[in-house]
Amino acid sequence: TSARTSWWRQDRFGMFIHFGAYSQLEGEYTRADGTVCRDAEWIKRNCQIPTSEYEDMAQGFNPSSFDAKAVVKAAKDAGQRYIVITSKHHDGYAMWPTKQNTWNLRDHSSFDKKRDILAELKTAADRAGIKLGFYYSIWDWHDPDFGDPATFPKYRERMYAQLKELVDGYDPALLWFDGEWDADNPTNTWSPKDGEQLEAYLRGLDPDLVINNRVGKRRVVDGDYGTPEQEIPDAQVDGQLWESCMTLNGHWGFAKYDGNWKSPRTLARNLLDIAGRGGNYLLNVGPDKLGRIPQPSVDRLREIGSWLGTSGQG
Ligand code: FUL
Repeated sequence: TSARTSWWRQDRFGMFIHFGAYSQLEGEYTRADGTVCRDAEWIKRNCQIPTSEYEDMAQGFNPSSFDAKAVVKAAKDAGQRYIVITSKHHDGYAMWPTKQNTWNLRDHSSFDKKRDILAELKTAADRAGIKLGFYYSIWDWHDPDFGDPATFPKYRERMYAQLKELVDGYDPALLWFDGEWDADNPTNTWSPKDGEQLEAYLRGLDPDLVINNRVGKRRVVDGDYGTPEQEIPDAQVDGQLWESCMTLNGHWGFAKYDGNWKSPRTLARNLLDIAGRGGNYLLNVGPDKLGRIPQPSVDRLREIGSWLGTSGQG
């Protein structure tokens, strides 16, 4: 265990935020024939929304009620010590004004052009003493150069450039990669070597960055920690640090039809269980299309906090 991860090992409990262009649909896509297809952050692919239609939809995205202070407060009230927000999910849509393309919240939305939610979150988190990290999907459904090994190097260059923008512009404490896998993803040729190179590049930009294992192929040597998803593993593997990420209901992104909320008792038990086994808990919220954390999520976070006795501190 290195000095780099010491804050992360101490913090134990974080807030995951899945927020992106897909949030505009709030989990439901109505096809031309009137039938409805439901999903959340995977809606473009799983409901086979044509790219042009998805782009038109994103043009209307206007999360004007996103309130970084309220988000940070919700995390603090729960006793969460760090926040990881999707900077770019599989749909490729960047939540900051990237210069690598126009498929982003600044250039392709109805949102206030002066606002930058990642910058707002960084400021609010810093003020509250909360660490901020970014989720970043390697898999990209939108970039035309992703799917073809011949053009992949061009995509990779843009990806490196985007990550440099994030590290230089927002000084994140952590990067949470995803979309490195091959299953159900024949166009993804991400290799162990690609992961090693990317990790070395990032360490060169900022040696203090904590990085998850999905930067590579989830080997024990990839990144700083393992990422079990929606489960609590029995124990550590080979001394590897780990963090369980989990949804509060059944989806990561906002899904208006999903009322399957975990009880505060279950959530508190999960947290204690995970901490007892030496892991971290990254508990997810999915803001709605206006950028508001759903009230059932806020309520549950507050209850966990009062169970822990941390609510209202600091
Ligand atoms: C998965 C993704 O495919 C999900 O959409 C979500 O982001 C989860 C945390 O990781 O691999």
